[in-house]
Amino acid sequence: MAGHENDAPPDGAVFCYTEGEELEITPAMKESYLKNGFVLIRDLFSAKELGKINYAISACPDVERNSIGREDDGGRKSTFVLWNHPGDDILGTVARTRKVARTAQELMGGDEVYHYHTKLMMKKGRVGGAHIWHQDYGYWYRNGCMFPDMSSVFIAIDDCSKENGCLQVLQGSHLAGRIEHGTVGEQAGADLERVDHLATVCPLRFVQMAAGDALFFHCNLLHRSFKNDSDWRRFVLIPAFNKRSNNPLWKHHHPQYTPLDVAPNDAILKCDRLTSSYDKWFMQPDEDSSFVTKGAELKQDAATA
Ligand SMILES: O=C(O)CCC(=O)C(=O)O
Repeated sequence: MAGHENDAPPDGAVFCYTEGEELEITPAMKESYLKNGFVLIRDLFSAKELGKINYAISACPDVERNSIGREDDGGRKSTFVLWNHPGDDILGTVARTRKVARTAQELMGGDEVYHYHTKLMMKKGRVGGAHIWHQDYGYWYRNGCMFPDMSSVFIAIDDCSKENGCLQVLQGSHLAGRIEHGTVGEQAGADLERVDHLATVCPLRFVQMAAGDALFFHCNLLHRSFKNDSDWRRFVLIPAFNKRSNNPLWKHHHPQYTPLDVAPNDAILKCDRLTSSYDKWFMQPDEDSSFVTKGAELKQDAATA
């Protein structure tokens, strides 16, 4: 693992969780989130929890049933499953644990947050594709979320290395604010002229992670990942949170404010459900309206009125 390389996250952004303890959100963590746009917590999930999560990934019927394939600009395909409501099954419980949900909330300033969605990203060895430079808010702004008061948690289910397509971030790039995104193949990508400039002033960090580590990051942080040219899969879970005060202006394919039922940190170990007792709403391929810019539609309506 590449903790000492120059292109690794700086020491001030890396913290460690001790199993069984409450994760204390320190001023140093908050400072890193504000200044760098991210916080890396090592060992947030134990080997036992990962065992359970992997069991759920292989045995939960919802995973295969709701997998969506998306090609990168080189024709390589990654698959993912996306659900809107966390649910009370093993995979859904991950986002509800205090060490995930409360940590995200505290890093975002402490106001109440709700679950916007979780994705299980399945980048298989030799098959999984790349993700181009983007901000998550590049998508979410289009959904009517007016403030960048949103956050993602990139949870490594497998070791994530340069070889299998770990996440890369431009440290501090969230401070530039929202950048225009265009469509490249089946993905949205940030305007490259701006990205190229930011890459000269914001250090590029390869976020190599061991399974169980988690990266909390701001929705305007520029990030990407390369295709997986190794023989090993690179699976990650990415819960995303929005502030209650940032309720989207219009109904779309992700939820308006819905109270989040936060669970204790040992909830994954105590959960035996493979499917949720309530509807999680799994996204289907034709239901992603992120590429439809509501603002643009409205402007066009006004122009023709
Ligand atoms: O899975 C990855 O490498 C990146 C995923 C990502 O950036 C996203 O889904 O927004």
